[in-house]
Amino acid sequence: MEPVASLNDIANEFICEEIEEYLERPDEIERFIEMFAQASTDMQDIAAALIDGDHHTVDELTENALTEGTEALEIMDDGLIAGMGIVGIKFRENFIFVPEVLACARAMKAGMAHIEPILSESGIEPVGTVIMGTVKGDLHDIGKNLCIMMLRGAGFVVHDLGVDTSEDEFIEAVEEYEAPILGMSALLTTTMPNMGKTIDAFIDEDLREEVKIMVGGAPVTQTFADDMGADGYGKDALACVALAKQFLEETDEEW
Ligand code: B12
Repeated sequence: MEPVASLNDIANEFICEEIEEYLERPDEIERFIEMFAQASTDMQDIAAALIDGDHHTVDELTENALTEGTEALEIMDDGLIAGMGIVGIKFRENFIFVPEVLACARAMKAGMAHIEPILSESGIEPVGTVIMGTVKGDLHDIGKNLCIMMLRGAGFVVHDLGVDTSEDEFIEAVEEYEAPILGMSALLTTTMPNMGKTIDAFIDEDLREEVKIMVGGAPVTQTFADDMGADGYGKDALACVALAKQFLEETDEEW
């Protein structure tokens, strides 16, 4: 059996204190200790600055890590997303509120600004067009933006409709760009049903057969995606790219 990591395996003291002070569920404590114990000290430092809402430090540390040769994907997973995981729990448990989370989101974006050109740079011929947007009523865009970076890096042309996207806006974009793939993101249980409503709107317009629809976002599950009639669900940005590629193959076969 693999030895279980402990707080002693995490070099960054701020992270250790955050875990001790704010995490209560045993499964979450174990998951975050494992996650940070296997991350390099540089990644722990990026995560700590993000949790602290310090965008200047995230900006500087991300730039340094890239200069020193750290992979953009490692920074995204072990630094930025790992740090945001702690922020999410503190927010859920009411230890912090919207203003603090906004500061953390700003710090996340400061880091993403450095990794974006790298992840989006594909150097290959465009392979297909994807429309991406966060559904109506929902302003969360960090995860959607990570998916877009990765899709672009895989050679997709992505039209980003931003946040709070209505059913009509999705339909107009798919028609305008003749896009065979649509991706929708939702982070709120209250806005998740708008994914289903958008799918229904495509059916009403007789356009459902024209487009493959994928969905994602923290509260979305495979079951929810199946129930509302999506063609696929992806749990993260890598899964988003894998789905888009799978859709392209399926579309080619249909032709
Ligand atoms: C940052 C954040 C905010 C920021 C958003 C900033 C921004 N520009 O995005 C701000 C402060 C604005 C905010 C506001 C609110 N938030 Co908020 N927020 C978060 C937080 C902490 C992190 C979200 C995030 O960025 N995660 C990191 C990214 C990388 O992960 P991700 O989005 O899940 O994306 C990944 C995957 O899901 C997937 N993916 C995402 N989209 C797609 C799409 C496709 C097609 C595919 C295949 C994959 C995919 O790939 C991504 C990369 O790996 C979450 C906590 C959490 N656990 O998610 C709460 C959370 C989502 N928020 C929550 C709430 C309640 C709110 C507010 C209602 C608070 C309020 N009282 O005002 C408002 C709502 C505003 C609105 N109308 O949208 C709740 C939702 C609870 C619920 N059951 O619905 C959460 C879960 C926090 C909590 N536990 O209470 N929030």
